[in-house]
Amino acid sequence: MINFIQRFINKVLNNIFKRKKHIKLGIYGPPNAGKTTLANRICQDWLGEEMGSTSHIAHETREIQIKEQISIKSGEKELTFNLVDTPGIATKIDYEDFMKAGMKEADAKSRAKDATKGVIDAIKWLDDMDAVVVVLDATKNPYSQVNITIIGNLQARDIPVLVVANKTDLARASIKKVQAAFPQYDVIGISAKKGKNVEKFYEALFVLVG
Ligand SMILES: Nc1nc2c(ncn2[C@@H]2O[C@H](COP(=O)(O)OP(=O)(O)OP(=O)(O)O)[C@@H](O)[C@H]2O)c(=O)[nH]1
Ligand SMILES: [Mg+2]
Repeated sequence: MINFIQRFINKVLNNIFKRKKHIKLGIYGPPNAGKTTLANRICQDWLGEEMGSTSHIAHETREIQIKEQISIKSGEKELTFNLVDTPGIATKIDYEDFMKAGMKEADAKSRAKDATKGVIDAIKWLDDMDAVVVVLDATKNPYSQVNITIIGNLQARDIPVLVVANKTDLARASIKKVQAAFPQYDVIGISAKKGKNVEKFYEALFVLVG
């Protein structure tokens, strides 16, 4: 009987620790900010594989993508999480924009439909996140309706947030403007594409989740 109770307690404790290991780290942001490029860099650095496809045409990611059990190390410390790449959040999705980017009408309409579903899914999943990296394109005006909505939603839910000002390899990128728009959060400037400052990004992840 005691053995049984002991096993039961061990099982419960194991489950608690397992659950703790399944931290969900979400990557959120507007379309085309470089979320999947960053997710790919994390996966390449720590798993040696890609996570998803990227494109200069917005709404390339239209479904939630999850990579489980990514372990990153910094000195003695180790951090394990499930990485969740999300569809870019937008307030307006117009299939004609995809046609202007060279897509055929039927493909553009289907992309717009899936992109709309993707936005809804991304928002639904917010509640499941333990921490979120908000990726913004640092060459763009940070005070957009979408950015403010995303950050406001995260703040209201008390979810820890790290803001990434991406595309710092481009001359017109401004980390300062992003920091000024969201002074309540840490902002890290990186180039997900070129791998610039990603070490600092990983250090910031330890502070965010660790
Ligand atoms: N110059 C530059 N381009 C970048 C950087 N990161 C991403 N890009 C480019 O920006 C475009 C969009 O990148 P994605 O990673 O697909 O962006 P996303 O945020 O996942 O976009 P959606 O899935 O549409 O929401 C691609 O053409 C990338 O190559 C960067 O650090 N510097
Ligand atoms: Mg993407």
